[in-house]
Amino acid sequence: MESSTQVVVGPARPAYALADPFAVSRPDRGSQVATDFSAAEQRAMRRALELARTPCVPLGPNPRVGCVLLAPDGSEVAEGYHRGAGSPHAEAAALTEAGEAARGTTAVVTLEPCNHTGRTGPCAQALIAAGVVRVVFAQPDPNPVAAGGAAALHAAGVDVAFGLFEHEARILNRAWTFAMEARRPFVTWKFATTLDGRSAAADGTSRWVSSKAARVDTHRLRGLCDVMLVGTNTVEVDNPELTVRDEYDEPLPHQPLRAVMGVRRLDSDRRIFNTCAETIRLETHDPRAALGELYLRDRQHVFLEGGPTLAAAFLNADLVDEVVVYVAPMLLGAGTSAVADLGIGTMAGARHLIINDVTTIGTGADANVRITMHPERNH
Ligand code: AOF
Ligand code: ZN
Repeated sequence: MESSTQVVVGPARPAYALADPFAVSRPDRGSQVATDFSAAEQRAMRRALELARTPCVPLGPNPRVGCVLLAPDGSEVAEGYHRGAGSPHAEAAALTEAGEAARGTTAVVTLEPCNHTGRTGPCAQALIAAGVVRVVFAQPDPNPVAAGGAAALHAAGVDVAFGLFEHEARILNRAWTFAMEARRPFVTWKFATTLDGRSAAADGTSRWVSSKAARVDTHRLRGLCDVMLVGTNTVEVDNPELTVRDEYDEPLPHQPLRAVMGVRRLDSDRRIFNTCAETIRLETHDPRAALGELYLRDRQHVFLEGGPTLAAAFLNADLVDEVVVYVAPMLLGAGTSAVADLGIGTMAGARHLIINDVTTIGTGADANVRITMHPERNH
C-alpha cells in the first residue's frame, strides 16, 4: 500500500553561484520561493535563515544552520540555531526550547537534519523521538558523514519536503558547501595591484600598494576564512604577521590558521611564527597537496595571500575559486607583475574571469576599487 508520506523534490538545484560574494552578512534576497510550501513555512524558512546568520565566531568547521518549529496552525513554537562545532545542532536547540510542545510540529530547517553521531547526536532521530510530523529543509546535506536524515525521517513516517530557499542556504554556507562537494577547501585569492598590474616597484618595495581602507577591508575578509596561506618567499621578503586585526590594528580574539607553503628553511623570528595565532608549514610545492592537507585539518576556506609565484601555481592548477583584487589608482610603469608567468603566449589562451561585484573602498586619496570575480570554468 502507498504510504501517505512523501519526499517532495524541490526546484531543480541551482548551479553553485557566487553572485553575492559576501552574502553571509547581507539580508535574504528572497528569490527562489518554491510553491509546494505553505506561507507559514516560507516565513519560517526566512526566519531560520536569519537565525543561521546570527553572528557567532568561531563557528569552527561546521555550517551555519537555523531551525523553526511550527504548530499545525502555522504559529511558531520554538526556534534554534547552531553556535559552532561541539554545541547543539539547530534542530536540537529548537527541540530543547520546545520541550513537550514539539509533538505534532513541523520543523523548518536550513539544512537537512543529520543522521550521524558526531560531536552531538543525530538530529533526525531526535526529531522522530520528539513527535515532529513534518520536516521542511532548504539544502540537502552535502556532508556524506552526516547525510541520510531525509531518508531516515521518511522511513519513520515523517512527511519530508526540501528545496525551499535552497539557493540562499547554499550561499549562506558557500565555502562549507563547496568544500563538502569538492572534497577540498574553497580558495579565495586576494591581491593588491596598481592600475598597471604591479604588486611591487622595481626596487622591490611593496608597502603599501593598497590604501588603508582597503587593508581594513582585507582584514574583514580574512576573518571570514579559516586559513590564510602564503608561500615561503612572502614570509622571507614581506615578513607579514598575517593576523586578523580590527580598524585600530588590534588582533581579534579568534584568528584563522596561518599556513606557509614551500620547503625553504625559514628563520623562526619571522612574524608569522609569533604566538598571535597558530601557524603550520605545508612542505610542498603542489597546491593540490597543500589543499588536501588543509582539508584533512577541517579547513574549508583558504584566503590565498601569497605573492605572484604562489598565485600562478594555484591558477595553473585551476585551484582558484574566487578572486578579490584591490586596485590602487597608482602607476609604476615597471616592477613586479601581480601574477607570475601563466605560460600564456597568445590571446586565445587568456584566463577569463566573471565579475561578481565592484565596490569603491575608502574615499578621496584613500579610495581603492575592490573587484570580486570567479573563474569562468565553475559555479
Ligand atoms: C551543524 N549544525 O545545526 C546541523 C549540522 O560534528 P558534528 O557532530 O557537529 O556534525 C557536523 C555535521 O552535521 C555538519 O557538517 C552537517 O553535515 C551536519 N548538520 N551541523 O554543525 C547543525 N544541522
Ligand atoms: Zn544534526
